[in-house]
Amino acid sequence: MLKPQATPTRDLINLDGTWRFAVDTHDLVAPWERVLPGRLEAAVPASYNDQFVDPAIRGHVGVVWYQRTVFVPRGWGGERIVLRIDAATHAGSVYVEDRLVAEHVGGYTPFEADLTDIVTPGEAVRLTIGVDNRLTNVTIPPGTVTTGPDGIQRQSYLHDFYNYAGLARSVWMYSTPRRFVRDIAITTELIGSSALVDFTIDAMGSGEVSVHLTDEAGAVVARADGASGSLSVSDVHLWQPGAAYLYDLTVELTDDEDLVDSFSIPVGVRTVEVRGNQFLINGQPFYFTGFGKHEDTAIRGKGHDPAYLVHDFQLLDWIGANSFRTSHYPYAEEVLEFADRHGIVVIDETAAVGLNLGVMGGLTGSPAIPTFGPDGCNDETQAAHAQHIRELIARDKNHPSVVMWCIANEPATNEEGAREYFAPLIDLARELDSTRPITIAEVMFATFENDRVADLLDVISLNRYYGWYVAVGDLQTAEQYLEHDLRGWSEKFGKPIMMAEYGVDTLPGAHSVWDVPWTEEYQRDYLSMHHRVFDRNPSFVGEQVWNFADFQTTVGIHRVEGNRKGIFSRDRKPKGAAHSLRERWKRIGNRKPTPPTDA
Ligand code: BDP
Repeated sequence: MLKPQATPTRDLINLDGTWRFAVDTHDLVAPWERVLPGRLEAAVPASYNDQFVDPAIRGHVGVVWYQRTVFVPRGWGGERIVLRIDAATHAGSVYVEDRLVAEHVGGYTPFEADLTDIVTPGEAVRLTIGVDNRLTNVTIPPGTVTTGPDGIQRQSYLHDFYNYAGLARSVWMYSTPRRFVRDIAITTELIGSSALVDFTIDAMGSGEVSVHLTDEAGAVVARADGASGSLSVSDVHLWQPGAAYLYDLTVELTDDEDLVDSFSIPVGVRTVEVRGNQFLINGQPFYFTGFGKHEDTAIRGKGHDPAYLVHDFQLLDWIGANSFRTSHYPYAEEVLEFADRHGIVVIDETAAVGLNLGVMGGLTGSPAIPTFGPDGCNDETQAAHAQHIRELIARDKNHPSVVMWCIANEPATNEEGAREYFAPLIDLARELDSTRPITIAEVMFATFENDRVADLLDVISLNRYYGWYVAVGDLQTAEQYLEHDLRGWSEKFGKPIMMAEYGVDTLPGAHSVWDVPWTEEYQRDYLSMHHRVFDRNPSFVGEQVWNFADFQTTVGIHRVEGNRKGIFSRDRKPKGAAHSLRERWKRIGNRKPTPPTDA
């Protein structure tokens, strides 16, 4: 799915700002048919929750309504007119005047409504969007809604971040010609110092398709006619981690030499491959350093914010990180575009977090019912999960920064039914994209002995908390557990393994000379213990600390104003460990710290 853009043949209007806002109530019947009652307004893009002081709004379970008036530009007569919602978390229904024009389930991928036959250029329309934050056992991510004796709905979920909801990304209206370029798919191959840029164009309506590739200086380096084919680029400039280089591919649809539609996307030429126990980018072993992140800031919740985007990437650069994982959902496309332009490597994750009835925010209990079964994650959940994978890959397939798909975070891969649930999903992801490796971030209870899916993965990503949820305050014991665990995985599977999560809650300003949890020293020493162990393991290909920054969660006895495992505070101030990480990551760059031994 193409991200809308203004081109010589297309116009684009951004609909961000403050929208009328109302919480759904029983007496609110068909709210799209009139101006929303009350005087509430909510900012878009932003989660609505923390914008309001009323706990009934912040914690509302169910639908909320956004509404605004939109003028359809009068110059759009004869054009195709499309409304695009970058994200409605977790489900959206869109009305233009009294008419339902789109519905979408899945909180972190875009959807569109074709308004061509519904609106009139030059006229204003009332646009109303309902957004539902309810999670059930058949949504991704899963959750549970219960209705209390007071008649109020309450919601619980198995993921350790606040269920921010609403319109956290932009809303757009755009025009295209009636005959238009619907999709572009690019893959790249390297042959010596030359590259093949393979393209497939999905064009709607008659006309001739042609493509050309320009370099960063604007010079055309290759051209071709037809809806699919290969462009050959000699002396290619590679897209490299830390050294991005982007060509531009322009697709033109013409009719007898008249330009009908035109669309351009950036193209990074790079290869990704798993060979033995190595992860190769452009044929070179790559070692991931960085973080699992969240889209999370004060007031905005998960709202995309360009200033935080710039600042977070500045901090990644400052600390010497070369990568991050989009834990635990697809991030705003602007984030991936930024990563493309700045050479940051991304592991792109679906919203499948919490498919594990035995875990709660890192704490465990025995699942009352099996995770994979009729009342847990069932066929319907799996179908929803498949749809999330389709939409993620459809949206992000052309980003050079994305080097791996993460199908799920901490599912119960140790439980019965996991293989039956995951094997078809892994097959699907491979079918949709044969160029990128696939991983799952493996929960602590999935061990190299009891895990049921790891052999299906290309890279084994581990989330481990030795020294926190296990052996807290005892880094010596933690080190032994960790060593044994990593060794077990690498010896059994012979695949690359990486740490997708390791970290400890840390309160800035807490200090100790001993191994005392929550102190800044403990975070530092916990990390260096891990690094010693990582560097001894020949199959180890990367370390992503949990988390880049502190983030909001539901309330709980083990959470103090949210999860405090950030290396930066929620307002992005470095904790002590940031400096030691910086020293290590600047030193090692993109390469594994010590040469593999035969340990
Ligand atoms: C892991 C989860 C992550 C949590 C983390 C923690 O993948 O989302 O925030 O633990 O407990 O289980 O800090």
